[in-house]
Amino acid sequence: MKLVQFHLPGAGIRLGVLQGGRVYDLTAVEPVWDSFLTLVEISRGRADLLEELVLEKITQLPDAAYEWEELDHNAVFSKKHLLMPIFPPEVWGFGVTYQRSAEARDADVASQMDSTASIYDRVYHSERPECFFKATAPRCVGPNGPIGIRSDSELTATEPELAYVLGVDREIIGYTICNDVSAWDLERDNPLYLPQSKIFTGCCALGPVIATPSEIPDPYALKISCRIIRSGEVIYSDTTDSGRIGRRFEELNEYLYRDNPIPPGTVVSTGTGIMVPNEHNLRDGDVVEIEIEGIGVLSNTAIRL
Ligand code: DO4
Ligand code: MG
Repeated sequence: MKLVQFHLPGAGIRLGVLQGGRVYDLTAVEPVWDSFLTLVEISRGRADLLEELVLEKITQLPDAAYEWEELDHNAVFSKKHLLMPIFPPEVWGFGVTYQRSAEARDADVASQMDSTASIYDRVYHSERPECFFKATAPRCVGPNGPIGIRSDSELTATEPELAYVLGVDREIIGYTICNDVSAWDLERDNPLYLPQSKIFTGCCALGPVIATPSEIPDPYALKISCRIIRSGEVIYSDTTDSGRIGRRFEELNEYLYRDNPIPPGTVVSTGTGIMVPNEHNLRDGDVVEIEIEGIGVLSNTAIRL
């Protein structure tokens, strides 16, 4: 099951279910289901209950259904359009979960600062993963929304990542795509600048849907691809596989929840397995497309802040 949120002029935020290329308006059947987060609360954060509740409603779905193409375009208030699939109370990120990420980052640091040459390698191999606070809903954007390039960064990159949504008791209630947009030059200048490298306006794109676990039988066997399009031309593309991740999600959750109150609906981004070369840093107007099997394509345009 794939769930979305969308804007309906005159009605506001709607929760929808995507079936056969059409989005059915669940809020029209059940007005209290006004967002994905409300559905998480109603289903007490349980994926099976959430699916059961939606399936029940599907039988009563009204004719209020829209073609995907009608919704999948830039946000214009007077037109219906996709919103981020959840307004997460918090977004957390994990880092250096793929060997390629560790190697590329170490090589960069080694060329600048010999004394800290192995910090990323140490993170990749150590028991404790790197876990960082990433965003809140107002810093996130949805499908087709603007991702930010900080005004003080010359090297901001896209990090295409598989993300999961937490219910309660560490349960994963769905999967989505996250673009962990990051100002790499700030992080390289000094790892202590990580919060500034990671958290700013439009630093996190989410969507286009939340795919429930029944849609994703094996989250460690998903093709992840990324394209950067500049002036209508694909200037960069690469792929990886979620199976290359060096850690299990249970392990990430074990550290995330340790002495830390994680609210239901929190989104956890699992780290990038694609390291975009420095020469393909984001420029104003670049379009970034990230595709993950079973979830869809998340497309966003970069803007300089
Ligand atoms: O160490 C810095 C951030 C790492 C990260 O975001 C990633 O590997 O995806
Ligand atoms: Mg990342």
